Amino acid sequence: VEASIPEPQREAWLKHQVSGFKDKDGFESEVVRHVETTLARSMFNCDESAAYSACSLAFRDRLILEWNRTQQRQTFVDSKRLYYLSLEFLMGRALDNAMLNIGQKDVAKAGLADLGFRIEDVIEQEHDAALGNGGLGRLAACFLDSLASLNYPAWGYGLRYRYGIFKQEIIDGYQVEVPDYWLDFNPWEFPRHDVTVDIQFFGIVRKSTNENGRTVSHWEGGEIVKAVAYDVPIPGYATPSTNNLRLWSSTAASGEFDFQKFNNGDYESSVAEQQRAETISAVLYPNDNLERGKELRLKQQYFWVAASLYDIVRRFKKSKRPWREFPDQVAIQLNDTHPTLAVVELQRILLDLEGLEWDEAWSIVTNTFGYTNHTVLPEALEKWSVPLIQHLLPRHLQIIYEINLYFLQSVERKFPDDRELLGRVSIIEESQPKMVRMAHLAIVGSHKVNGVAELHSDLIKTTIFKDFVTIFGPDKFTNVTNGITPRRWLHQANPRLSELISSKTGGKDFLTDLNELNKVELHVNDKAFRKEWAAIKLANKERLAKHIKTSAGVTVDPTALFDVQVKRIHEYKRQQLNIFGVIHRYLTLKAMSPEERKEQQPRVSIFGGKAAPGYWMAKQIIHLINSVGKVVNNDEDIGDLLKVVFLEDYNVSKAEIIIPASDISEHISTAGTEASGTSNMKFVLNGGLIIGTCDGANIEITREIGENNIFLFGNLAEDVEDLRHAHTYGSHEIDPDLNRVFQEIEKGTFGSTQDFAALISAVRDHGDYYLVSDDFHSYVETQALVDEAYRNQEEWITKCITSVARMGFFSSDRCINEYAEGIWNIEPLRVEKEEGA
Ligand code: TH1
Repeated sequence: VEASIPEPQREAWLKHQVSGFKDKDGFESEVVRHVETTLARSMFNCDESAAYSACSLAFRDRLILEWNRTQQRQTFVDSKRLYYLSLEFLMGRALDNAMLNIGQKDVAKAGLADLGFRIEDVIEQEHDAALGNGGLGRLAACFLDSLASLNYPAWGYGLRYRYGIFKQEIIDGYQVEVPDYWLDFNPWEFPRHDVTVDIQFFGIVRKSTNENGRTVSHWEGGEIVKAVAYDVPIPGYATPSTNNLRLWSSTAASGEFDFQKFNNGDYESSVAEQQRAETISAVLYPNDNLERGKELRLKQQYFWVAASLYDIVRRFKKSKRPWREFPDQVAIQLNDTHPTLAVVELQRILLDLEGLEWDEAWSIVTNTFGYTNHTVLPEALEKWSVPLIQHLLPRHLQIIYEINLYFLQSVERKFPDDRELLGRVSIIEESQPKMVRMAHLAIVGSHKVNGVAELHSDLIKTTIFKDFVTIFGPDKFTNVTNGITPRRWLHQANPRLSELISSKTGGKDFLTDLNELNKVELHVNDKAFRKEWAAIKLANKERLAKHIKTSAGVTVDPTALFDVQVKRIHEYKRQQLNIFGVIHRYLTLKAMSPEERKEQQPRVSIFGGKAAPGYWMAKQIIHLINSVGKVVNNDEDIGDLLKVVFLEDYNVSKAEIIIPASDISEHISTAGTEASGTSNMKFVLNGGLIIGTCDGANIEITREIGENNIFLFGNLAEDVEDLRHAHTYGSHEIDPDLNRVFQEIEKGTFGSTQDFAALISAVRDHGDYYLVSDDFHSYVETQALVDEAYRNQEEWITKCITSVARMGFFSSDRCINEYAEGIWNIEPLRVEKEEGA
């Protein structure tokens, strides 16, 4: 049925066209209206939380109008669109971001003040949208910001988890997980109860022959779960473009089936069915860089992928174009292997539902998809057992086998008689049970595969995907170094620094062209500029010091060197190396005379990050950090020379406070294990320096800012394999300083020695897989260089300013433009800029 209003009646619509608030007065009027009608409150019971809700609704109204216009524009132009499929979108707070991107924060600030509120307090009311674990999810969020800001026609597709990443509490030094129920009141989403897709699971495959004598497959029976769309508007910066993030929520399909049960008095079981369906989108799996092969996770993946593809195909079919034009209209990016079933699902749609021949369908599929790899860690590479897929998705398993058959046949034609090669590249691993290797499927099903930093992209070509380079040639594999959005990670998190920089770059243009930052370098010797720079850093540190006091109860001196390591807790990220280094520092200070101590650089070691609930070792690391803090922070010999703080519940909004306050941050993964890292970029952009290994994006950061401005240490990726081999087969001498640290822990200086025994024996007795001992000496020496450099504040500030000025490359705008040109083949839409923004 045509839902469009007929021409004669459109005049009435145009006359009443809504426009959203235009100025302070309009804003206030919208806030009051929302308080009084939408929220059914009044000035007599409007608290900060109600003010937040009403303010957000006023902004949401504006966004949705722009969203509508953007979608109309995109539909009208009908150019190629990008669809970014990610199981994680770590968005953080939306209000501050919306105000800044629309360019109406000043208006809101004045308006809220008129109504009796401080804008900072109102912003603070918002619960983070925490639908992600760490870097991978936050990268997806930065990409959405850049796609909208650059006016690309693009949608994100994800899952609307009822529970995001858990909230972390620290109780007696241990991590405790608390569920993150965030949907109580979420003004940023629009439920689309009319946009639903029925998703099938289980069942059987029946074959029949059609009139052309072709075998046709019918996937029948099983159960149906309904996907409901929730749309989140994504505002671009300084542009009216507002893109869409569509999140799917699961619910029971309302068929006759339940109805019958209901009538038969089987009320409980129909409710149980509802709950079972809702389980699919209930919770984000809290593992970063780890896949555990759980059935519900596979269900999530198929549910989300099938709903998204149905939506994408439905949109394409409206254009009435022939199927072969699909890849000219649609690019789909796979954020890691999590959405790889999309490759199979699209082939199934084209083959079984649209009646295309295999080859034509497969060429459409492979020209549509691109795959981004984010990790080489073996425990993170997805494999699903064949019996599980057979059970859940019987037709998909058949298609996977067929894809594999044709692929292996083509390999055999090219490389006859290399049976080992076939075994290595096969999508099916011949294990017990057999497993589907999702990365192999993603490579075979995509036209481009990329890594996320140069070293990482080189590593995948020479290690885990080596054989595929031989088969497909090197051009299929490429690098797109990650980036971050300067809107959130500079302008929003560090408004004073953003303001100072804009005073030297001729306005706020640097936020849309981050290379403009290089103009700042001309002012590196400008006295007033340097003074303001230092004052901003100190103010940011004072703010963090306050937060440390209220959240961890530790008093820290804001003039001390702030040393920060905040990221997921993982052995490969080596928080254990950091805390062993802290203990070494403590022992060194203890051994000094009071006079000697006076010469030392005071330091605050700040840690933060969640451990996956099932990751026992990571939890031991958290416990050790807290135990060390308890001793060191209360040692009168030490005083302000060393404080150790663990900040609980590290998330996006806390990062916005922590990152601008850092002097030095730690990115110290075992070389070759951190694909990129993105917080390294955020810290440097905010005028902090880095201590790090030659890993991930640290290498390109060094190339951009210069090696005098970074503290690199440790073994190189190319030497890791030999070192590990030597640990296992030769004798393994532990660094003597590290041994002293171990002895101190074992003496019980930091409490219960049993708890920490595993951390020590991982290094001493179990092969030190992450090379903690190998890098310890170099790490401690380099930290001493940091102290020394910090003592010369003038030189330190010069390093900081120079580094910031050279960070333009790491904007996610640059990164998205590279994807758009090299992988997606999409163009920005021309959009008239608004005044004011
Ligand atoms: C991270 C990588 O560890 C990090 O180095 C990189 O900067 C980031 O992705 C963005 O590219 C990854 N996160 C996950 C999460 C899961 C599985 C694999 C990875 S890799 C669940």
